[in-house]
Amino acid sequence: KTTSRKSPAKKTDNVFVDPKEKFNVTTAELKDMIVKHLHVTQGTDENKANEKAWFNATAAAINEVIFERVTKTQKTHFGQDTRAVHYLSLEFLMGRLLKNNLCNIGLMEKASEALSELNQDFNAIAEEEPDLALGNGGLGRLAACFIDSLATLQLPAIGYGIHYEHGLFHQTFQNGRQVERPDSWREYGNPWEICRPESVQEIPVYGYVETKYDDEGKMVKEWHPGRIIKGVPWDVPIVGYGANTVNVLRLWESRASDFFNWDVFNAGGYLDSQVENVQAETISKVLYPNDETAQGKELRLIQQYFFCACSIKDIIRRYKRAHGNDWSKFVDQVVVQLNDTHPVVAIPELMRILMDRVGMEWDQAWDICQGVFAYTNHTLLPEALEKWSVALFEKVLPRHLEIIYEINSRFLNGICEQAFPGDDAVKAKLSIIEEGRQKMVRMGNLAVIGSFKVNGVAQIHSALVKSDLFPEFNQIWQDKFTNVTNGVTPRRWLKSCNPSLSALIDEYADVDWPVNQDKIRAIEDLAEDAKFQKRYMDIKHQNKVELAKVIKELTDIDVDPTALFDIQIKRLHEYKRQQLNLIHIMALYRRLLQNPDYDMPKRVFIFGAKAAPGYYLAKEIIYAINKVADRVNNDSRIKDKLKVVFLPNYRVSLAEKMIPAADVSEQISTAGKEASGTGNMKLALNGAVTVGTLDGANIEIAEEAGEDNVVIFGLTVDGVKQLRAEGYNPWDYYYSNEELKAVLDWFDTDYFTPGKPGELSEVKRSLLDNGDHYLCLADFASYSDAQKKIDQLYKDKKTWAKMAILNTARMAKFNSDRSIQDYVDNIWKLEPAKVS
Ligand code: B1H
Repeated sequence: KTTSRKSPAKKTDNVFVDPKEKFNVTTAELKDMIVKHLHVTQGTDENKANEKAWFNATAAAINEVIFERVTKTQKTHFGQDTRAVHYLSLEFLMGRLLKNNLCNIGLMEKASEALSELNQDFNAIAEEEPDLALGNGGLGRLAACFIDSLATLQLPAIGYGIHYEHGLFHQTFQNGRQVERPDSWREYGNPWEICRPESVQEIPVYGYVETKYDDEGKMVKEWHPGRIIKGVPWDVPIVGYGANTVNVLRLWESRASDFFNWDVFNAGGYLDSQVENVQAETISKVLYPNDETAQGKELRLIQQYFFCACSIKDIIRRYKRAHGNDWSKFVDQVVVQLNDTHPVVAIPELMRILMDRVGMEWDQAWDICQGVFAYTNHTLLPEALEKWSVALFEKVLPRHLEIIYEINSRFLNGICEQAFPGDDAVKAKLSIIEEGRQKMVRMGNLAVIGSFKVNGVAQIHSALVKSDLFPEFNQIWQDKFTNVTNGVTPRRWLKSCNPSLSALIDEYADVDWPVNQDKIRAIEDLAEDAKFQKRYMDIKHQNKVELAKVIKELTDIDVDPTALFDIQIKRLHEYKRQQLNLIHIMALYRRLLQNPDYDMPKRVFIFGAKAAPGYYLAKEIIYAINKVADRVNNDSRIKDKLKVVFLPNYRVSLAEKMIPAADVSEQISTAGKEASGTGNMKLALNGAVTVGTLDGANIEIAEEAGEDNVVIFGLTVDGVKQLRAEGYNPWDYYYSNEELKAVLDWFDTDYFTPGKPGELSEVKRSLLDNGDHYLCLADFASYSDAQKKIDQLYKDKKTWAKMAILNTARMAKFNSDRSIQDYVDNIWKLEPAKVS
């Protein structure tokens, strides 16, 4: 067998510069910079400063390096007149930036040294930073990984989103129930952003449309808005690994437009105008916390329009700076990626600007739109597919509704009629307008019709987008539909969150593995090497010791780091099936009560999940898990063989502590429901073994890791379809599986809620009377077998270590750099631009 020890300090390609060698800042200089900022930006000194001040001073010090690169990057892009991608997303779940930025500029060790020489604890200071929680879950975190990769690959790119005052709510548990508190990430300022008053935009909303005729008798439309909102941009620098390119994330904050309020003001209505201000500022006030359910609220539509209109104006402003009024190059210079349907109103907005402002004819404007927009679909769940009532659209965006009607009628009478002549049923299905008691605008159909590419986020999901969601559109435009499997940045999700494992990898893989993840394959050959296994598993153990401390701090529960750590972290949703995990835990508990010698390794089941505040059943499931946890954790009869922990306020920074400590990764969605998943990738990369269904990216993870290194169970997509076609009846499973019946009946007792029988019955009801929509009972037996297999594998320490190592070694496909390169090659057609 060949040894995989890396060749000495090899630089594998001329592009890569180890970030450590990039900035010649010494530890002493960094110390001086931090102290200087303590004095000049924080107005304090080494003796008085608290940790918050130290954090701000450290951030300000490294911003000296970062902000300069922002300017250089922008100059380069402008100078070379580069084509750029504009990533429009209502969510960017950035998490903390201090360690990530230090990692990417290569100053992590020096900053840590500098602070310790200043008698400060670097980790404690990093803990002071609030998460930038401007997103709900996977969709928002994907956007954050993507902009990291875009900068790392030195691609001209800008992220556009909303500068929410309150990000995703803060979660606590009171007596086991979820309680939401506002998140105020910016309460004491944010060192990572720069306000750009020179790029303020004014955005119209409400009002009416006047139809006029110009001198030549041509019909022209004039929108008389009811209100004007001001959009103020805040730029967050996005540092690529190696800090060659530093792109920006531009977040729009809404304010009242002084201009518009002038009349009210002059009429003596100072207070009235202040009321208007409050309304305008409400737009960017709060992130909607409903992952995967469209709410249909007026404020949400205004949020969507507000940030799209600001962004489109910003894109046009930049374009005009280079090209004036020559629109012929627009589609060569601009591509706009729509992150789900949330920003799709950008399509009619660009049409409106090109026609009503620039004066283009329909066909020319439509050609431009179709050359610019591409749309990513992230879900097939019907409740997530956005529809807006026509009446609401007309009230908020009357001109856009007209344009949408025109897009629709041209599509239905043109392309659609050609493809399906006289087929009214297909037309009704493909129409942007859904007829019915309440007419609705279907944003998905608008997205498909208005974009030149539509992609799903994992192979199976993209196949289902074509076959089940948009089959007729796929017949019309075969080349429009494509796949880009999601990925995650190995900088945050390995190098920075798991420094010990990264240091081990450094010994065997070339230094550029963070940008060339394939290099981690070098450890494949060591998967059976006893010494390497020991080092790898010692690191895992140490990470578990660290997580055990966090668990103790947050929940006061003691867990044994030698136990198997089984982790399910994701939003709480019925389709993700935390309730399946729960009933299996109850089954284990019951087995242990019946037989104290029941053969299983000690296991700690760890959850992290927020439920949408209005999602009743999701909150009941949280309550049930917490109540079962109380009972199990305090039952001396089972001798700590089983523990259940629900960590409150799951978020990016908590994920960074949980993922490196996971032995088992729970990826147990009903097949066909999880579009991709990205937590599955992060956990596998950090050496957790997946227990999963053949859903989303799990399928590709199994392919890459090798099927011996994951444990797959449950119905497949076809199996699910077949079972539903036959008529699924959960009672069949209830009556035929004695253990399952006993566990479900337990919910009706007061065993977990002493004195209060029935408190957990909603969970049982959802699984029986309400039809078990997500087939938990159908998959229970297979899931339980999969977990038995995990128990056996975990007992065999050598096999387990090998599986974990191979997972780390083989996850290169799930690097977001690869995803971005796929977008570049198949959709965006971008060139990297070297910033000198
Ligand atoms: C995903 C959403 C989503 N899919 C609506 N859809 C939202 C839909 O606020 N809303 O209205 C918010 C979020 N999020 C997730 O995207 C998928 O479930 C994951 O499987 C996928 O990995 C992730 C990124 O593609």
